[in-house]
Amino acid sequence: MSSRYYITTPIYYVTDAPHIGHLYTTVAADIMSHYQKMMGKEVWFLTGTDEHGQKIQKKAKETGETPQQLADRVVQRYLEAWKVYGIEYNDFIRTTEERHKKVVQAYIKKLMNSGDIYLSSYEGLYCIPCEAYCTETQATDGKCPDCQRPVENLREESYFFKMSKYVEPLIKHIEQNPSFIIPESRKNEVLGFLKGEVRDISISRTTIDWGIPMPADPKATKSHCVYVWFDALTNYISALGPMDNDEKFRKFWPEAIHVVGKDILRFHAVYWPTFLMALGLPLPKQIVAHGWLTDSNRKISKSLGNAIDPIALSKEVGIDGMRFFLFREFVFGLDGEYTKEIMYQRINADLANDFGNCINRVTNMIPKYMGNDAIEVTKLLSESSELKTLASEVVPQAHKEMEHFGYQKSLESIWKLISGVNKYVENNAPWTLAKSTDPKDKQKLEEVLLHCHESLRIASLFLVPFIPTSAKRAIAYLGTESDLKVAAPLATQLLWGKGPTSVKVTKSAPLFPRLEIPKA
Ligand code: ME8
Repeated sequence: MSSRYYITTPIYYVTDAPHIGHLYTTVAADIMSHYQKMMGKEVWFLTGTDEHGQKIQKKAKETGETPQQLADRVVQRYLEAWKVYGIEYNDFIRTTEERHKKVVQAYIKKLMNSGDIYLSSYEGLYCIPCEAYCTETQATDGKCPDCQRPVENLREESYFFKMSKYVEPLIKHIEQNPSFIIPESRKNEVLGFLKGEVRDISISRTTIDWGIPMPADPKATKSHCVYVWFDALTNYISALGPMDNDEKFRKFWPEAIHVVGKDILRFHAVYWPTFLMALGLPLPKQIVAHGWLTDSNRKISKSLGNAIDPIALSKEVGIDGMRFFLFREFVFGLDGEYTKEIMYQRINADLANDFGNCINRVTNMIPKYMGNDAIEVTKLLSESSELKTLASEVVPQAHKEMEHFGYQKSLESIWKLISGVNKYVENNAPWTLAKSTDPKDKQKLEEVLLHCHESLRIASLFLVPFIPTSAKRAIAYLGTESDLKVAAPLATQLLWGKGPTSVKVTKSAPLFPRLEIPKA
């Protein structure tokens, strides 16, 4: 297994400010990046914005700005949202940057020279919002098969990319690498598409001028811009600096994992790999396609008018509340219906009640029954207990789920441990043991408390990538900050009895305030 990890989000259109859907993908990548770092990997995490193309040009006309002004204004909204949510990306790429444009142009030139890009003309139905052509049969009632908006008839001189040439090799690659596209259902969808009729695709546009120019060509009668999806997809490589033979490119490109919404799966799982094959470059390691957040079963999106502002939400339910809710409530590969009620209930039940209360209870009892000084933990932890057994079951499960982006199940496993602590406290009633004068009970009391403490130490440490601020606060109350200072990998620290040998516990303030569910 490689010691490196390269994770990307889609680069988002700068037509509008980010909404909860963009947050979903970006936090997903942030959690995974954080988790992999804790597991000892050298991680590179890239996000950014997609700033060229017809969509942006059209929007700028509406707002009375130049496309560049629009991009410069809207990109700030993304940067601000990611700052609020503590997204720790390593690089943020904008497709209007020089470092990006030069790679796109070089790659296009290379493909023109090799004959994989050729000049011809095109007439067809085109969906402007999706920036994609479709066939008559796909466009039932003149509507785009992907977004259901009306398609337009477009005729233009165009450059084409010989996608058809790479269909067979790509099918083979997908079949030989079962985890190239996850989840499985999405892989089958891509294979179904590839096994149908795949034509060469138009790779340039003459109808717009807001894009990267195609290289000069005496055969062309018009000036062409590079198709926005070729431009956009190339960001995953241009950001690594391949033309300057950057070390980053060598180190990270072969490890690439693209996290995307299912809406743009075909571009990532068909277009992008075929471009790369034609360029003679290695394919990404994996494409992870997640489902949509929906509102009344409709995709949440700016253009459908049901977008939800992530910054406003963070003020309502807290940053960690949001980060947790999105990944505990929804199965990553499936669509998830978003409602405020579900969000408030989930945050109250799991964070305020289960986790928050549990931390509060245990950090209250330890100083009360064992004194305020630092306490030795190791000796008593070697005793067996149901919590020790539970931890040895759920932690490996939680890791296993993270291997395939199973955030929900991973959190569910950790919650088994947290609920286990609550039950264990009830069953063993430390307050009764504390009243006893029998030395055996005193020993039992300490054992019970320390086993609770150890379980919460492990749970809190595992939760750092998900809810960084609150998990670190919990860790501070438990007195186990030294876990965070250990050089990664933290996998060992997540094992029973492998934390600090002596801890000083402080009674916690509430970690999560109980939220008042707003009246509808
Ligand atoms: O497609 N639920 O940009 P975009 C979940 N620029 N995720 C959602 C979502 C929802 N309701 N709505 C949006 C583009 N997303 C291109 C990408 S990449 C080389 C170019 C997320 O601004 C999800 O990740 O339309 C989706 O794929 C992406 O935002 C689309 O963002």
